[in-house]
Amino acid sequence: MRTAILELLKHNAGQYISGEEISRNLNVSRTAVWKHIRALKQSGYDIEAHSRLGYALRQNTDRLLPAEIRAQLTSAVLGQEIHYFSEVDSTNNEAKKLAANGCPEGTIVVAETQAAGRGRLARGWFSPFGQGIWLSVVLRPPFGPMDAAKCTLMAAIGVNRAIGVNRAINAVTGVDCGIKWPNDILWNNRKVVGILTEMSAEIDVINYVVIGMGINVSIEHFPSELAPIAASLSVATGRSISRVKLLTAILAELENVYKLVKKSGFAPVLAAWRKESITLGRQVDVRGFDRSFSGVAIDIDADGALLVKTPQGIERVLAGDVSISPVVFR
Ligand code: BT5
Repeated sequence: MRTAILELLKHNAGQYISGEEISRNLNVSRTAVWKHIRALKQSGYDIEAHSRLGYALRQNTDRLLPAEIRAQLTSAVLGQEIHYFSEVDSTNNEAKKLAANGCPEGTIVVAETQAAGRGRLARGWFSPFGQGIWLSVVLRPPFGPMDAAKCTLMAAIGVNRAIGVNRAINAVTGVDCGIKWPNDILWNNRKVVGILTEMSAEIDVINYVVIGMGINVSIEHFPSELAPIAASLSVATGRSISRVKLLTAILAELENVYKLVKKSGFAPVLAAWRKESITLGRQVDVRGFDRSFSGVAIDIDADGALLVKTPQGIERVLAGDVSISPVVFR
């Protein structure tokens, strides 16, 4: 009913429509109409109420409200169940709870802000209100735990392609993002997206995977420690970007890549990743969890591990941080 009322208001955008007309149209009491309008206002819609004229939707919201997402959703599985929070500790934590309680594959959790957004290894993730997409997706993949790390690469492709949707529109500004192994999308060597994949598994079967994605959409001011290393898409493009449009594009692209993985395994995804990566062929500094070294990133292997050529031989990196040395022009 709430969605139907919202649709009516949108249809009459800016114009008043009386409570009586809404109640007649939708066959619902005027008190119920009033209650739904109040709930819509609480969830962020700018609705004006006039005692004589009725209700008018002043401005469409830029919140990531489920009704807004559903209206643009093209994916068949991802985003069919949406959990929306104005504020939450971490969308990944919420998604893990839902997954443990048996929510369907494709369930998503989105929030306007996270009080305790997380990166890998308990690092923090800066998630200011309304200026990014703080999103987690629950998957129940048919493959084993050994393959889970490749979900990060899969998600990076999905997000990078979706950013490309906006990039195509903004071709003039030429925002050129690339994937940095294993979980970042960079613009101008600054991080615009971070991905955190977590899973619950038995020895040989995955219960669920939660892919958390943090996409900086319109952040203009980062805390000083992030300012030199982070950026946001609207600053990169010089234009405002619809978060709902980008979010639904991410779900659609991620669903496509995931379908491909389920049909043909990871090989095509790894091939696509090689093309869209900005890591391969570059001089990198690797900070593994137990050692650090430098070399040239030459490839990823079938497990998604990064292969780095060093004077001592080829190192295989399954997890860690990589920084790419600036290109030196001679
Ligand atoms: C990541 O970790 O890049 C994974 C970030 C995943 C965030 C999403 S948001 C939705 C979901 N819910 C969560 O709680 N998390 C996921 P890592 O590679 O460890 O990078 C973390 C580092 O990135 C931090 O230590 C900072 O240096 C930097 N950082 C923090 N916030 C940032 C931001 N908004 N933009 C760019 N860099 C940031």
